[in-house]
Amino acid sequence: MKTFILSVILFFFSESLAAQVLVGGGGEANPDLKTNVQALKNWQALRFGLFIHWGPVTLRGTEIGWSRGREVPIEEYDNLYKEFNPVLFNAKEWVAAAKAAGMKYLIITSKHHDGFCLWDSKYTDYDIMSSPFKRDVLKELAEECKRQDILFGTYYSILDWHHPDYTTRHGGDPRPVGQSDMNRYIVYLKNQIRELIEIYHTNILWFDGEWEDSWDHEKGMDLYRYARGLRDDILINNRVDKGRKDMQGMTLSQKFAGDFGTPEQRVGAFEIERPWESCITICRQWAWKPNDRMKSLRECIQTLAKTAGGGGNLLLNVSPMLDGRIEQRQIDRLRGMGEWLKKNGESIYGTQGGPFKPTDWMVSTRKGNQIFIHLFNWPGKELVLPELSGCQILSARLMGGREMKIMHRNGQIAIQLPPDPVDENDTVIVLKLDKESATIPPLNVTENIIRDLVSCRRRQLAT
Ligand code: FHN
Repeated sequence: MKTFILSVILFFFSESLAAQVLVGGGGEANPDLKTNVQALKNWQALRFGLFIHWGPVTLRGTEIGWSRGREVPIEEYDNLYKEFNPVLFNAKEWVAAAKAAGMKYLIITSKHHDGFCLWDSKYTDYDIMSSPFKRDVLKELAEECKRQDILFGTYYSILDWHHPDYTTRHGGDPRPVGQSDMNRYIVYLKNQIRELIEIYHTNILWFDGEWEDSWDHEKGMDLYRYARGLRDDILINNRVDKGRKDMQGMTLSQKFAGDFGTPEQRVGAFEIERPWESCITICRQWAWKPNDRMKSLRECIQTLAKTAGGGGNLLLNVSPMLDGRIEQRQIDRLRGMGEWLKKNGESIYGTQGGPFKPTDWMVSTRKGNQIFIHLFNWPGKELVLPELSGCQILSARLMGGREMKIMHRNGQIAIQLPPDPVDENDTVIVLKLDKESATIPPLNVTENIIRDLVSCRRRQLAT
């Protein structure tokens, strides 16, 4: 039954989405290689994923990659793997934590900027099998994701400050680059991408580290074509190429390769024609840091609602510890999000953003003939919204609750609210329409209301 419901959601979502999506693909060198739209729609309908940044650097509690040659001397950093033995790592527990959060996909740093590989790679010994742990983390995680019906994806850093052939050094690395050879490095990189696709069956290639001069537009488009040649329905983010507009994350133009935009540490701007996913940390650091500040449940729930309301996915990052466990407080925070999603998931999964554009106190999502209003602050006795031209609001009810009275006045609708919110973090109101919601053009809420209130006042004064 669950599969049937999901397929119905995907059908309605795909029909509404098909008309809107400006698809990406392989960039100007690959004009005929477009994003696999079915894979994209399926992924967009999932809306919420778990990001995991993990590696031997957890032994020092500093930032993965970036602390190499800074807080941790290079020689020390590059030998941490010899101590790395996360005996409490349990893929079943990690994936169960994602499911309890209501997450539908999982992306782990298979190789970050420090070059260390969390899988048994044939192309390097700088990997998990050379550590005392000697277990293939990616294999165990990929298999558990399959068992628990969580889509498995892999982060892979194009830049590699450890690999001798990569031609940009970092952190005061004294090694000369004269003997380094990017062509040799690209063979290594492609061999590893093939492993991730053919052996670990990754569904998403989440590239990163495209910004250094060692990488360029041609290399990016070539890598996109190579990966799609190995698996047509794989999704590849826009950091495979050089087209990402800073941390806003969207792709500058379709001349650049990539299937979706990647705003970072922020909710992406309202955008329902081009696919995007915000990657945001649950704490402050990407990798585990002792006593790092963690986001409140309110902030986490509202971040999820705001990304969906903007038309995007949320990839929320957790940072497992050196012993292989995810901190209990992070597990608890994820579970709190899952409890909210159990009651309100219909307003997130399979939805599109809008039609009411986000404000600081509300966002809206839509699916089929329903619009979901997410209220972060309680507007008082009534919720006033602009009338929707060309369609009628048949009813308004609290998610899982009672219907509320709707009044129509001065081109607005006023929904009579209960005195208090159902959920302090995000109370969802469900509007039922007399037509499909997908065709309603996005509209602003506040400006309309202020303009109408002003014009209404002028009419009152004129009488
Ligand atoms: O440098 C990385 C950082 O460590 C982290 O992996 C983020 C996640 O998207 N990406 C880069 C910073 O933009």
